[in-house]
Amino acid sequence: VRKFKIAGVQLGPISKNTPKEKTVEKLCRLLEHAADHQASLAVFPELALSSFFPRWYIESQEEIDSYFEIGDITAGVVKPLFEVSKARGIGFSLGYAELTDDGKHYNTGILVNNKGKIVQKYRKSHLPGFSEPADGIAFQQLEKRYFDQGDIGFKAVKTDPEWIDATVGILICNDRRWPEAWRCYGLQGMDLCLNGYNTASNGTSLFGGEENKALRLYHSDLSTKANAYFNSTFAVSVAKCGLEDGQELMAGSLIVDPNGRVIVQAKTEGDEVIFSDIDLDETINGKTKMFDFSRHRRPELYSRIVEQ
Ligand code: CDT
Repeated sequence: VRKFKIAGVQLGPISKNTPKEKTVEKLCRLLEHAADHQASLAVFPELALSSFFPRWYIESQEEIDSYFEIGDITAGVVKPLFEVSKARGIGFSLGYAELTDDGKHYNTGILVNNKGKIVQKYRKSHLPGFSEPADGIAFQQLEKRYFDQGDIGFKAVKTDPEWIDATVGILICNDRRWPEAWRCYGLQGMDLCLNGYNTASNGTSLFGGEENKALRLYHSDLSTKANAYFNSTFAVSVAKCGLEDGQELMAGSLIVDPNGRVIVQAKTEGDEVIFSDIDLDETINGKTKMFDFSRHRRPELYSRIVEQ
């Protein structure tokens, strides 16, 4: 199946006081809604089960770990989401905090097929922010403190063609700003890139310089649009957004075509499902012409980008 409907599930804020069960209930409702609209795949944001906790300096490891899923994610509190997937025949991608049996903490994304089965896992490679809290800022960005570096790299997955016949790459939030990550997937023939983000609306750099919401939205859109074009792929990029525990996260979830054009973009700053009918064969033109990598790339000249 090359033509299908895809859903981008933008989430409004999730307070730190919201029990995970409640959040999973909401995600199930939104997945049902996507299934009601005949979507084959629904894309949820980064860290979709909780508040964006890296904004706080948390000393208690027990408290930090409470944000993480331990062990088999299909069996715990998130199980109902897998059940909806199976019952309704809809796949989904989900971002969550993963704590492995050997004590590693990852910012993780999974792709689940239309039978409720995990078919791909990705762990965030570009962890933004700092490992130590900074003085004088209202909200931290401590992903480098709470997460281990993703150890999987950029491995595209070919999905079951009877569900969707796609070559999928998963990126998580800050990864979308790194062309190298997209290109690693592009080189494997990616025709569908899935990304979720938690991005603060306003930022004051520790070193001076302000970024307002409009500029931040522009950069986010630009990253998705440009890299979709450069790799001739569809891309879905979805936000967790709104005023979350006092910090404003930007919205702007969108679905982009392989020409880098926005097909649809969220209008609100809360829960909102955006839909698009896509035809993955629209990626063929770019892949066989302008971005036919086998004919036009010059990898022998690119060694600098993989030097330390
Ligand atoms: N979650 C995440 O990766 N957010 C980053 C913020 C970077 S600001 C230091 C992003 O790239 O959107």
